[in-house]
Amino acid sequence: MSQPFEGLPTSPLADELVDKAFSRAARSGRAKSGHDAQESMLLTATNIISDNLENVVSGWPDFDRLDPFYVNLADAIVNVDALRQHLNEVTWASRKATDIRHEYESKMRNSGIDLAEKHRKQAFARLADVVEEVEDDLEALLDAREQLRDLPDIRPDEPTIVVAGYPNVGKSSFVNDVTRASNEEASYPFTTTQVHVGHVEHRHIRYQLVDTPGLLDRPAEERNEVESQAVSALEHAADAVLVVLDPSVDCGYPLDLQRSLRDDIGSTFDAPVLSVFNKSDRAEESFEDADHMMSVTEDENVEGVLMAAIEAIDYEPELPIDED
Ligand SMILES: Nc1nc2c(ncn2[C@@H]2O[C@H](COP(=O)(O)OP(=O)(O)O)[C@@H](O)[C@H]2O)c(=O)[nH]1
Ligand SMILES: [Mg+2]
Repeated sequence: MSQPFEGLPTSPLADELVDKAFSRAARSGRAKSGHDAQESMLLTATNIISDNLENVVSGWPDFDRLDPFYVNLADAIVNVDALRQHLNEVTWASRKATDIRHEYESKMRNSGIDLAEKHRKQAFARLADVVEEVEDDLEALLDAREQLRDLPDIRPDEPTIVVAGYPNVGKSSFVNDVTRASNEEASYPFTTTQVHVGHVEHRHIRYQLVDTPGLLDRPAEERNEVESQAVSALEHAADAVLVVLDPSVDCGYPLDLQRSLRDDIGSTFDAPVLSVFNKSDRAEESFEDADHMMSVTEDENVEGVLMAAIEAIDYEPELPIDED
């Protein structure tokens, strides 16, 4: 399974749906005559409308059962409460179309041909009104689909290592280096940035590494609302955080700023947060607050840092319980 919004069906626009329903109905009416023709038109139009609207809704994941990580992430770019409301409206319209069918089926059953046609026309007018009432909802859903289909494929159920730190400290170098063998790296456009997701396997467990340029590379107060919401989502997903610091300050950020970013992250994430001082090849001294020193370019202790993150996670896969 990939991210839950990837395969969302497209939703029809209100006009398109009404046109489709009525033209199919006309066709089915032409195949019959008299009373039967009117009944067949009613059945066809109401079914097309209720089925299409129902399919719009059932294509969306159930927000009550969705992992909170995805609810949070989705909420960063669309308003999830509004989205639920749009889905409820469309469900209402789908049911309403079925109600109209039942109502007019029984009205037409005992009526002569002229009255049957009058009822059928009345039913069509009401169907058109119902669909028009959800015109905005259908548009909003189409819009939300466009925005959500490219969400990063981060799997909240997989053990996750989030890599944070100021720009140019070596985050991407680290992620690229440790995930090189797996060939499984992808980057996703997310608002104004790119989220990179890579994988490593250790003892048959797949770990996910998430590199977050634009999100966890500067102080919280510099994040906009969308970015803050995305960071809350990451707080849910993270099982360990590596904050990479560059003591050589080649990256262009003074070490005290880098430390205070690390401390911020340490106080907001529940997961263990490790301080990783990179570019050890460029720094003479050692640092008391470094959990680990490494040099990605010199291949020094890179594997050690990865193992430290994996140990910090201490992931126990859920094993099937043997019942015998
Ligand atoms: N000297 C040295 N340079 C490094 C090391 N790790 C990364 N770099 C360099 O630092 C720069 C920024 O690295 P990058 O991975 O893009 O940083 P990011 O912005 O945090 O993802 C690049 O030019 C890297 O080659 C290291 O261990 N030592
Ligand atoms: Mg980078």
